[in-house]
Amino acid sequence: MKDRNSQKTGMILVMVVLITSAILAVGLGIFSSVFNQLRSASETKYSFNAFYAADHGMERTLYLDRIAGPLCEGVNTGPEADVNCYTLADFAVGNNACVTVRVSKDIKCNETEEAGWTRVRSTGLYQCSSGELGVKRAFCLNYQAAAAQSASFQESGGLVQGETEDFDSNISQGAPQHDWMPDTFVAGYSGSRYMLASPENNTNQNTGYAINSPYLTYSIDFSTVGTYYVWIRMNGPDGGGDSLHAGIDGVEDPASDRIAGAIGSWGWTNSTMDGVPATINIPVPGIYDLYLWMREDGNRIDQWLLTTDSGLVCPDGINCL
Ligand SMILES: [Ca+2]
Ligand SMILES: [Ca+2]
Ligand SMILES: [Ca+2]
Repeated sequence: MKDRNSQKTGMILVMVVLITSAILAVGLGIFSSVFNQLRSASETKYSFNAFYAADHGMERTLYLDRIAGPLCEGVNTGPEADVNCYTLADFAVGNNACVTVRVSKDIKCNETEEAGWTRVRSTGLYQCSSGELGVKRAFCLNYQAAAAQSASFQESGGLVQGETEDFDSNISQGAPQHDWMPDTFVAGYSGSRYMLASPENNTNQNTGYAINSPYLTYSIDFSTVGTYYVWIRMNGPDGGGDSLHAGIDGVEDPASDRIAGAIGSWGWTNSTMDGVPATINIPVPGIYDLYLWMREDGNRIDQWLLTTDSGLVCPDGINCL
């Protein structure tokens, strides 16, 4: 009986030890999992700080190169370009993060050499104090120097003119959609053709034309500032097709909208339906886009002319001047 009791007690002890081991194992498992998560959270923080440092170095370098700079001008261009022509070494960002930036010209991030390209490599480190574990994160960015902007037309002495068919862009818009179509059906135009607002379905876009009317654009380099009188050579088929709007850089302008002109023959006009001459303003020298929007469909426009001369009156001929 005693033997059976001690055997039973032994079994209970074994079971207690097993259960305790199981609880301990679960406890260790939980601890291990929490520890890993804590470590992971800490690494995420390290990673974030390293990325932040790399981003900071990149922003600073872009400012130095593209606004304050350029960096490396006259230095290290050509076949030997894969050398860092500018280095920002261990620049401290704060919060125990630091960054190293290397700039090379005429090379891209994929190591191909190509003239005009800049490569910026920014490596962030957190933490940067010696004796501590650190995490590095890096960005590589390449960009090309913007080509010098050029205009299709050059203003000189307060005058610039062009054929409507020599546009830089021709954009269709509206519901129903309208287009400026090249056309040669009606004789008497200058250049190679005129532009026709089509189709003809009695549309009159009096307002909201910037987003609802087809338009043509002409880039013009202005050196003379001030008020310009807008002249258009046109030939409307009827009273429902003898008007258009003009403006600068896509902006609706009450001073140059609702330009109305000749019906049944080619003629120059500077008149608006508001009873004043159509004008635009060029505040500082530079390149601007002249916009010509459809107002009434069916209209035919042949040439445009901008002049600072308020006394100029274009005669009824092909050429104003
Ligand atoms: Ca009309
Ligand atoms: Ca019409
Ligand atoms: Ca023309």
